[in-house]
Amino acid sequence: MSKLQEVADLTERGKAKLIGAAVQGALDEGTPAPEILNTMIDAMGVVGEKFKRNEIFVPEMLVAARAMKKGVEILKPHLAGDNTVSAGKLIIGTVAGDLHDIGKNLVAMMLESAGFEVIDLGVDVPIEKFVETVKENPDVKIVCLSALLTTTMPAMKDTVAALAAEDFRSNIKIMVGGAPITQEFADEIGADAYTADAASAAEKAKELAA
Ligand code: B1M
Repeated sequence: MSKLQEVADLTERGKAKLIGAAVQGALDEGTPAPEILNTMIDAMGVVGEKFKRNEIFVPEMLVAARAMKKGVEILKPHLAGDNTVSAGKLIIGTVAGDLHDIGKNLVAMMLESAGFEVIDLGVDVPIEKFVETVKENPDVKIVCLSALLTTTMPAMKDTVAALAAEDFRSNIKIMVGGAPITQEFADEIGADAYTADAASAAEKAKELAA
């Protein structure tokens, strides 16, 4: 089994203690860091499919998530870009009711790598917390919202509406993303931008902050 296949296998099986060495091994073999990251993202897709087919359950999803987080820790320095020039400040969080944070953390990491100062509010973030944090940080340029569940898409819509109702709306941009989110949904709820993955989120943020 190649090191890359091992990374996929260990992610799927949630082997957090072993994955670091496999990721390091793949890097040592010369596999580019983004390819290793995509392998782990695909493995999480496999985990999701198995969950949907009732072949695995929430605890297995959870250990897979832990393994992926460990793997990303090893990859992080290899994915980071030039962040010597500040691109501005932004806020990121997973919307209320939603506990998924791997995608949000990847987006935050890519934004940091692109030079942004990132205020990460975590998961299950109440609407008021986003509003309050913008008020406390008047130099914030962008608010980034992540949602992974169809059931938390309404919370994303309500968060955008609450931010839009504030006087600061014209000074900030709102970016949204996450597996169930589409450009159509982003347009419908009045977000300024939608991107499908972490790398394009960082590119779009640079455009919006320019
Ligand atoms: Co959950 N879960 N989960 N889960 N989980 C999904 C999302 C699901 C699709 C699985 C499935 O059924 N196939 C399904 C949602 C179905 C739906 O809504 N239609 C689901 C479900 C049902 C649930 C529970 C309800 C299960 C239950 O309790 N019965 C429950 C809900 C808990 C809650 O949030 N209230 C639940 C719980 C969990 C765990 C806690 C066990 C765990 C999360 C742990 C954690 O995040 N710390 C978990 C996991 C791991 C998953 C899957 C398997 C993997 C998610 C993931 O991390 N993917 C997932 C299946 C899947 O995605 N195929 C699933 C890898 C990650 C890199 O991708 O987050 O999509 P993703 O991020 C991408 C893009 O979406 C994008 O960039 C990233 C890639 O570059 N992106 C943005 C994300 N945010 C962005 C923001 C942007 C731009 C891009 O701009 C601001």
